Amino acid sequence: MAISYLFVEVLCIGYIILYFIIDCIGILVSSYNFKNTSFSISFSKRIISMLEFVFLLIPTLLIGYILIPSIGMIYASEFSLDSLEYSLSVDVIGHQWYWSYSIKYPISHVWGDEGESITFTFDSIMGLSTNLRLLVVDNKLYLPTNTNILLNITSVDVIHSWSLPDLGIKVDAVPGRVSSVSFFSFRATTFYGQCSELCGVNHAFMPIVVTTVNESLFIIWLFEQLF
Ligand SMILES: [Cu+2]
Repeated sequence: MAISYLFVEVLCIGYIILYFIIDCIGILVSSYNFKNTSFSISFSKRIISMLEFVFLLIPTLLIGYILIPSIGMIYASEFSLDSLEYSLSVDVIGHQWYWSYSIKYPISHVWGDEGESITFTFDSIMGLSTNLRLLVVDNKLYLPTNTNILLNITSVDVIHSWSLPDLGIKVDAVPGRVSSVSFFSFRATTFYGQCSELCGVNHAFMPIVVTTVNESLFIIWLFEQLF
């Protein structure tokens, strides 16, 4: 919510600046005398230096005004990653040229055994489709809706990028490093994405497909894969 407010605020500031600049250009053009190529408005040296100071001061104040909440937002998003309770974690691993997923699901959600979890690992390779070109995979990643999910993203060879534009997720998969991002979906739908880091000759052929379903359907799907 706070990030949307910040976005709207920065957008409004941008529009005001744009309006101001267009206004200034309009005044200058209308005051220009094309016959003797000179401006009809003239300022004294004192006014010019005062204007220069004001035009330096206003952008500096504006940048400061945008910078402080933006930095706060970056810290808040990092801390919220630690403070959330995750019901499920998924390791996302980039390969040349496919993704593999490892779902770690706490067994306590099904049987009530505390502390134990089941892990299901599978590869997701591009499939063929005529209507969704380069966006179809053989094994989709199913995830439950209304659940806090932790995605741990890494790679085993070169740098890839796991990107789902609909959810605003785009995280680099860097070999030897684990980048985490939280995932939460209210609605049951399918999200499409692609590797967004040039990773070699088949870079264009490693799509990402995530389908969100309600938790009971997710459990059924998971158990079908396991047994
Ligand atoms: Cu890639």
